[in-house]
Amino acid sequence: MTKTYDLAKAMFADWGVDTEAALAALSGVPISVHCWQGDDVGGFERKSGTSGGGIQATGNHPGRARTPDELRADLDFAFAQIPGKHRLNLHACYMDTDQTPDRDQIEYEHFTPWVDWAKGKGLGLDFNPTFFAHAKADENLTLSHPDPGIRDFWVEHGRRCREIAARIGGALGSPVVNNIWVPDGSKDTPVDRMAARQRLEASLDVMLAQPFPQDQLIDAVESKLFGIGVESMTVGSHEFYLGYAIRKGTALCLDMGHFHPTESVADKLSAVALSVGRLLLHVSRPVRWDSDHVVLQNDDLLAMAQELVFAGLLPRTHIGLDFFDATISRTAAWVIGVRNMQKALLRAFLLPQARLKALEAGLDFTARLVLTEEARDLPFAAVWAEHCARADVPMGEALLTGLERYQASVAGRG
Ligand code: RNT
Ligand code: ZN
Repeated sequence: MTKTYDLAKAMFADWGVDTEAALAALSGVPISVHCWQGDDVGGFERKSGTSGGGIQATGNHPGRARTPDELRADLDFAFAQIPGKHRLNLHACYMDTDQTPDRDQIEYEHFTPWVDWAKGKGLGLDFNPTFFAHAKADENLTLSHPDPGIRDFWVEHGRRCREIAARIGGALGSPVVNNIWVPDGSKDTPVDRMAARQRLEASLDVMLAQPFPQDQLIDAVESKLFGIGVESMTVGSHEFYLGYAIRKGTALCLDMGHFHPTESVADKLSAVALSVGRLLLHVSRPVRWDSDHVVLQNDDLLAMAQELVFAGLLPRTHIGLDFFDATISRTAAWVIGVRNMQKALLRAFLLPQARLKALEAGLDFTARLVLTEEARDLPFAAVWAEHCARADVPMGEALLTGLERYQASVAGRG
């Protein structure tokens, strides 16, 4: 323990805040790290995939992982720069196999190298069916496509993903969150929104019909406001999935980039949590649109973390990240994003929660404002430094040096 930390601990104690309790709480929060930041959402299907679905990584920084082994090496490095034990969020298109199954033919065996790796590292896994970057998704219609043959194809993909996810959850002894996001929508004003939404609902019902044990699989559905190419209507809108999750008992995924830019996703948590059992977050940073920038310690992230902590939502919220920036080191992007999520949580754990809530209940808004603003000046950095030191992960200049060295080692990838 350093002198700086001792001093910080005493200063927080003056505010009635126990830094040791905050660090213990932070250690108990796993972050699900999205595999797709490592290769610009490309995946490893052995066919020339199309992009699409309004998902676009911009940039051409050297060092993109080209194989599952390269991606795992990058992840190993990234996880070593992050305090704590976390999870990896896999997309179905990241299968690791010499075979060439189409999306409606995938099996658990196509993912066993990931399961073995996760087991060896003590990591949990999460999963996502991939409803984009495929010829049968070129019209930005999948589960809601008017053609029943195309709907069946995607329903089969989703059904298999749930089976695979549940098996992974069983193998790792930790439930896998399987998140369903489809790009379905309409570029121009549709005339039959109802039919599209009824088709999406019917497809989801078939996909989700088979029950799995809760300790193996948690189903989640992700809403969106709009996407490139589907500017006029998104079939799976927020209202659609909020209602669906409430009626069907699935988790609801809130992506921070999937709302109008002036809406606060943090504000939605307590509102939604009264009706929905489990929440999944896609922590992201939209800049003017759903641009999926690396998350910063900005007001949005701090507000999100504070709501999770103050509303007592951490036990039933799964925190996942969702951004992809190809203009900077991809491993650095992971490290920066996860650490920022952790820092935001630590800042929330270090607030005098009971005192602030009492002031608010007593309508003393002046004292509440004085204290929230003064609390910003408490020596957070010393507590974070202590956390990094205990976990033996670098910070500051040492973090930068390590990231640069790793980037130099992968930059020659073709
Ligand atoms: C797309 C959604 C979705 C994807 C991933 C790759 O707008 O946010 O979560 O980013 O499935
Ligand atoms: Zn998302």
